[in-house]
Amino acid sequence: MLDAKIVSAILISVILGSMIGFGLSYAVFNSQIQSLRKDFVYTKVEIEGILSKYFMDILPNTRTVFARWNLTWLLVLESGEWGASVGNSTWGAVFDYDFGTNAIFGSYTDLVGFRATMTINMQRDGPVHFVIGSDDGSELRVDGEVWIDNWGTHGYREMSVTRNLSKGNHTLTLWYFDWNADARVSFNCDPDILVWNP
Ligand SMILES: [Ca+2]
Ligand SMILES: [Ca+2]
Repeated sequence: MLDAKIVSAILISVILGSMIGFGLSYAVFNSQIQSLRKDFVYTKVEIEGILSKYFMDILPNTRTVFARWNLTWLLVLESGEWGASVGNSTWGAVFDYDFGTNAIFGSYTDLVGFRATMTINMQRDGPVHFVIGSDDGSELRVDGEVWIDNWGTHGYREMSVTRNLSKGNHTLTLWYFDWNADARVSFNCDPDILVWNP
């Protein structure tokens, strides 16, 4: 029969041994968790790097371009020539502004106009349709060549053209002026040439 003190000593030893063992196990486990976390963070950074490289280098450029007009506003002299520049603005590709007898730009109601340019992108070789309307005069050029001559002093009048254009970028130039009284200006075309992914 074992002495009670010996039994107590054995039990205490076992309990202490278990606690030490558990403590050591926990310490090892905890250090593994820490290293796992470091591995996880490292892996996450690596994955982000790989993904961003994939999106930047491998996928095609998904930036979308919307064609817009860049306008330079000019005074119109009584002689019929362009006068001083009075400002700039940007318009959406398709528009129909009916000013009536109100101000057209700034406080100018008459004898004012603009020279505007816009880049378009033909997705295909083939015909393209343009319509311009104006009170008073307007003129549309494609790559410097006059495609619609709606110039002169007159009430609102629309003119259109359909011609072949090659695939790729082209520059449109639109001139417009109001001589007096009512003023209105519009532009329209096939929509597929106004939005593209370069
Ligand atoms: Ca006017
Ligand atoms: Ca007019």
